[in-house]
Amino acid sequence: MRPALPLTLVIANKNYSSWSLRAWLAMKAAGIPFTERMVKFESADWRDNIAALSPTGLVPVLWEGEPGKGCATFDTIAIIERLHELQPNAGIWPAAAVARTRARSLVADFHAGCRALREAMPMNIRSAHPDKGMTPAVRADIERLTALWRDTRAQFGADGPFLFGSDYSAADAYFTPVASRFATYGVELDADTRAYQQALLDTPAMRAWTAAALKETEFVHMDEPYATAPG
Ligand SMILES: N[C@@H](CCC(=O)N[C@@H](CS)C(=O)NCC(=O)O)C(=O)O
Repeated sequence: MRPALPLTLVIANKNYSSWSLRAWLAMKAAGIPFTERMVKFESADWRDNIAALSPTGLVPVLWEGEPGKGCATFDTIAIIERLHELQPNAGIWPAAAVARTRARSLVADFHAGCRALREAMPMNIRSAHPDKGMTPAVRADIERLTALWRDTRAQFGADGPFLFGSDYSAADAYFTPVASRFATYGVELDADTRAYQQALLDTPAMRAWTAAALKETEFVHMDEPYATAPG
């Protein structure tokens, strides 16, 4: 089933907005057409328009129909589930039920957790802070998460580079910002996790997002705990 109404995804800066990236990648990987509406953090556009474009004041938001007037889905998990409803055969989730329930579990677990990692290592695609962010709590988050990835890949991923093998799913979209953080903060990884990280960063969609992120020049204070604003 094709979406009945045109889709718009409201996102923020590509360098910084990890939640935007998740929804954007899920749509690109599934081949779902949409218009992108970027509202940059700390901008006049954000101050003037975010209330109309986002019921929560956060991004991403998926609009069906006119942004601000149509049907809004907010929060990445709800967006992914809505996309799956709209296009159940687009490969948003793995086709096999056991793999699908694992994918949903991984996504929900990350969405509710990994707080130390998310707070100490904000996504910042263009930057390198190899000596920053690591604490015992961050290390524990990374060990727990990468153990889940290894276990999932061992059980479900033998035929390809992603969590569920050759078919990229929303779970891979979900962890691509983590792969990017590992690069930014120089996190040392075991060989299997390094290979998975590289596969996530090398998808055509992630390359396109990264190229756009690298052109951005805004310095967003809330996402830059380890740098000072350029003079
Ligand atoms: N649980 C939400 C989190 C969304 C979120 O925190 N988005 C950030 C950008 S990555 C945001 O909009 N921040 C703006 C702000 O905090 O004012 C989701 O899954 O979509």
